[in-house]
Amino acid sequence: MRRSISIIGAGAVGASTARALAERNYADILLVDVVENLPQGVALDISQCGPIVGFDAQVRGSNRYEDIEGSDLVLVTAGLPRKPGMSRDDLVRVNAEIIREVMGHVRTLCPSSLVLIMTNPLDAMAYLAMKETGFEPRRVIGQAGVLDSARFRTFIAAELGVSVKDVTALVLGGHGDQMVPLPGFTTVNGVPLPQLMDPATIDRLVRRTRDGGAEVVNLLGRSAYYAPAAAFLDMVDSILWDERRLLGASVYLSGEYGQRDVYLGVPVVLGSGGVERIVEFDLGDEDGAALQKSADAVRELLRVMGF
Ligand code: TXD
Repeated sequence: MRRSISIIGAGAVGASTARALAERNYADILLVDVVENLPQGVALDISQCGPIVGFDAQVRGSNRYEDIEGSDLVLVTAGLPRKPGMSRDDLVRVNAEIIREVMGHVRTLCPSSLVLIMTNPLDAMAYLAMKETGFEPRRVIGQAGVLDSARFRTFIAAELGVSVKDVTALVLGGHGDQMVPLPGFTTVNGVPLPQLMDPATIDRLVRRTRDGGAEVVNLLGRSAYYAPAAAFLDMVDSILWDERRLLGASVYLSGEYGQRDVYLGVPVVLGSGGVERIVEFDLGDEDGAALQKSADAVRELLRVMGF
């Protein structure tokens, strides 16, 4: 049976995600947006790739939330993106309102769905989504770690002149200025990064990764969407095909890594039940302290939202 995926928000990330998903050809896709005609236009354009690319997944657009009824998976990209000079946190008030509205519909129309959140500020919005739906935390997951580690991997591969395929890296923490790239746990086909690069170069790439979103915003005049959509796809594949990939994702912590009642990026195993397992390992003092700082920054946003 074909799966059914709803994408809320037919803007840049929503449209790129829909297109990439349609090409996978394993699910029917519904795009929902508040802007009249936008989701319908995007859906029609993507559908017309079908005969050329070779997919017959249905792609539809709608301005009515009722149409998401029964979706297996809901991908949430609705909300304002940041502009040059803005931080992700500047978006908290306006996007919280949008997430509250969207989640009210998800709770009633798709009570057994899994929800993946993209909207910034990511960790705070994922927490809010979990609270508003009342879903078990394992079914509400934020996307940040796959993208942040893809950025780190891209920079490392370019610096070393090796294929990105051989670079594996984890970036943990909140999806903000306090994110925590882990060079000590980064390898090139098993060879630890610190054996391949001097500390100053590693520091430079870590900094570029932390500022990776802003670098794109400054060049493009708006936030990234191709790589975020690709990151979503990694998570969707792992969930729908029960691949059980170990990926960085923003999830609800109840004691793991010394954190409680907060969403934060950590390594998880993603499968058909959502978060199958949170993978905990010893980060060491320095990275542990960085993760704590990152958690504090997310908590501050939760406080602003009234939690
Ligand atoms: O790694 C990550 N998590 C991120 C996060 C990477 C890239 C972008 N990230 C965030 O995703 C970004 O900061 C934004 O908060 C969201 C969406 O970014 P996008 O670039 O797609 O923004 P757009 O192009 O402005 O699209 C947002 C759409 C737009 O069409 C609005 O009309 C729609 O969201 N929108 C809504 N749709 C449905 N329902 C409601 N209530 C609604 N409000 C706005």
